[in-house]
Amino acid sequence: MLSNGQKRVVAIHDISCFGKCSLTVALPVLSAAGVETCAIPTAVLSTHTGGFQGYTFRDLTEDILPIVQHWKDQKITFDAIYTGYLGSTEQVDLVCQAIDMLKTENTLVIVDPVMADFGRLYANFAPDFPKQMRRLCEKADYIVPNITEACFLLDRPYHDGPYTPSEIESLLQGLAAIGPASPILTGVYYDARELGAACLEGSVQTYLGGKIDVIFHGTGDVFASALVAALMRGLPCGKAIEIAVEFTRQSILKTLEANPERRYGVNFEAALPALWQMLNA
Ligand code: PXL
Repeated sequence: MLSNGQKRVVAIHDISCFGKCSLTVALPVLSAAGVETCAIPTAVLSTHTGGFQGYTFRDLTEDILPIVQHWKDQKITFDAIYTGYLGSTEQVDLVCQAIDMLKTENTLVIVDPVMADFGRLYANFAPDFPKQMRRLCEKADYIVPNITEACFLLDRPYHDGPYTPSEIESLLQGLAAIGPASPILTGVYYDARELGAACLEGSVQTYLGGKIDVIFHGTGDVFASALVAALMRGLPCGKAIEIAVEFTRQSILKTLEANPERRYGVNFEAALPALWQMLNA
């Protein structure tokens, strides 16, 4: 923590230059919450890979450890390490090393195992990628998979929702057994009316908001970034999840006010004042 009480996070994700996900979401959301946010860009893409053809992809794998080493030399420390989309198994290995190098006893590690949705791995990922991502999850304090990612991490079959409370509990128990991390499962819904996220606090706790039946790209990053922001602002995990669910919902509602294109991401910018209010209530 800085002497003025400000928390400092490092976000380790790609930067998709267009399409509102990964670093172009993490940086503004965390900054708007008052959290200093440093970045290790793992790759530069012209757009994200979900719904665009012909995107550029500049791999920055070789830069990851030199950036970390320079920070170590400068004695720069972090209150949290927040990882998201990683482009290869090699990057997973290097990010595991980066965590070992940067983590102190006061550093919270949040891993969003970005790799899949709606039962399918994203483009570019080999079938064994979930096994590699599982190794990174073992290093985390919190993991934030959606239901598809949870199924891939646990090598279980996926089906579309709605889900039963016992299915959600079984997934959460399976995720909790991966390592020390507390799992936060997103995309949870028990009926057509509400959707949100669930965690284990003794028993399963579910935080739901009104379900909006439109799917936009990047909402996982919007959720996880707001969650990290709320945790850094010192809120308990349940409250942080509640805020992240509501911020994601508000972002989608703001998007629907215009003429939205699914792959262009959500208007989270318009929901930032609401995030600030929720964080300071
Ligand atoms: O929002 C997750 C994400 C991040 N980065 C890239 C992606 C995706 C999802 O498709 O393609 C490059």
